[in-house]
Amino acid sequence: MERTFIMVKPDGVERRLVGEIVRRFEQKGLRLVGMKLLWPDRELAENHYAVHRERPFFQDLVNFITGGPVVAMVWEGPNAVRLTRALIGATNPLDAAPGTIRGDFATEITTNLVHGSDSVETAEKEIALWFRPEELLR
Ligand code: YYY
Ligand code: MG
Repeated sequence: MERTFIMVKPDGVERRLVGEIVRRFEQKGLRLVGMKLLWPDRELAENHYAVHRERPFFQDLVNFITGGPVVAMVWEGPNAVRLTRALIGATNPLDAAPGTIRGDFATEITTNLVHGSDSVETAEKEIALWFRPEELLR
């Protein structure tokens, strides 16, 4: 059993796509073990995207993520990291297959609606960054 960190980004909340995105993970058979609505501050956003600190898009990305409320979630299931990445689709919505969340609802790489951890190791770090242990189901 594996856990992964998933976030509906500010564009997804703004566009009323939270229900649609949650539905897709539920429908796949994953189990929701933590969920909260919050408006991330700069420190949290910079920590979350720390691996991208030197990339040219970093400031735009942090500005975007701190621009409104997000829905932070932890989902559990067999191979949860790879499964959720497959449901989310490629980073650039231009490359995201129809049927994926980004493929169906997004057009721009910055406003690509949803974040999903890219490995089990990253997932552990991101879950610890966004949630206290007591906020998650056992
Ligand atoms: O994990 P994922 O979200 O699919 O992509 P990452 O390579 O980790 O990049 C994080 C985030 O940064 C991406 O969702 C959009 C943004 N971004 C960008 O604005 N421009 C790029 N060339 C690459 C990524
Ligand atoms: Mg990533």
